[in-house]
Amino acid sequence: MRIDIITVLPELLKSPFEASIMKRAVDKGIVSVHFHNLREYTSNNYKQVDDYQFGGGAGMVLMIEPIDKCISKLRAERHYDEIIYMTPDGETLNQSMANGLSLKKNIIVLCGHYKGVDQRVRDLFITKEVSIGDYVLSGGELGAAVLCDAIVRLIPGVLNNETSALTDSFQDGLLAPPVYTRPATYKGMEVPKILLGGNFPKIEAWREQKAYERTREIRPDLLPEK
Ligand code: 6GU
Repeated sequence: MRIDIITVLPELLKSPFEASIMKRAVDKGIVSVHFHNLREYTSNNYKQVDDYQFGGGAGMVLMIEPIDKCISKLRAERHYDEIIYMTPDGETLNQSMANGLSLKKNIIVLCGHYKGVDQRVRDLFITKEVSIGDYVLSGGELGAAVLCDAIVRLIPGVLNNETSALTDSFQDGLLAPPVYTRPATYKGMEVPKILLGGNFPKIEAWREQKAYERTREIRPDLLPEK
C-alpha cells in the first residue's frame, strides 16, 4: 500500500511512522508513506496556504490552489483508490472502516487545519471524509496518524502471531477479554485459575464470556439489541 499524506505540519506526523508497527511495515516494504508539505505547492511569495473566509467569521481556511496542485500532481502519477479528508465532521472511524481501507492500494490523506478547507476541495477531490471521534483536534494530523495505524496493522504480513490483529477488541464486535502474564501471584493477587490449567476449550469459553461481560459493562451499544 502507498499512503500520500498532505499536511501543513509534516513534523507533527512523522514520528509515528518511525517507530513500532508502522515502521516495521515500512521497513518490510509492505507500506510506503510519503509526506507532502502544502507550503511547497504555493505560488505566492509568502508561501501562504490559508486565508480569511468569505462572509466573515473567525478562523482561517485552507485555500484550494495548493491542494489542487498537490493532488493533481499525485493523480497524474498513479490511480488513487481513495482521497480521504480528515475532519471532525467526517464519518467516524471504526474497525469496519479500517478493515475496508486496509485492502486499498493507493490512498491520499488530506489533513484539515484551522476552520477546514475550501468546500470546493471537498466537492472536487475528496472521496471519503473521516473523523476519529466526537471531539475537536487542532488539525487532522493526529487523526491521520490514528487512521494510518489502524489500517496498516491489518495489512497481511505486517503483524506476526505475537501481535496478531485477529484477537483485538472490535475484530469480533466485542471488547477484548482481560489478559495476564507472569507472575501467577503478585502481592496476593492471583491470575484466574482457569488460565493456568491448559484446558484450551475451557480457556476459550472463559475468554468469550469475559469479553461479553466487559462489553455489556463498558460498551453495551456494541451488542446486538435483544
Ligand atoms: Cl480527523 N480532525 C480534527 N481537526 N478534529 C477531529 C478529527 C479530525 N477527528 C475528530 N476530531
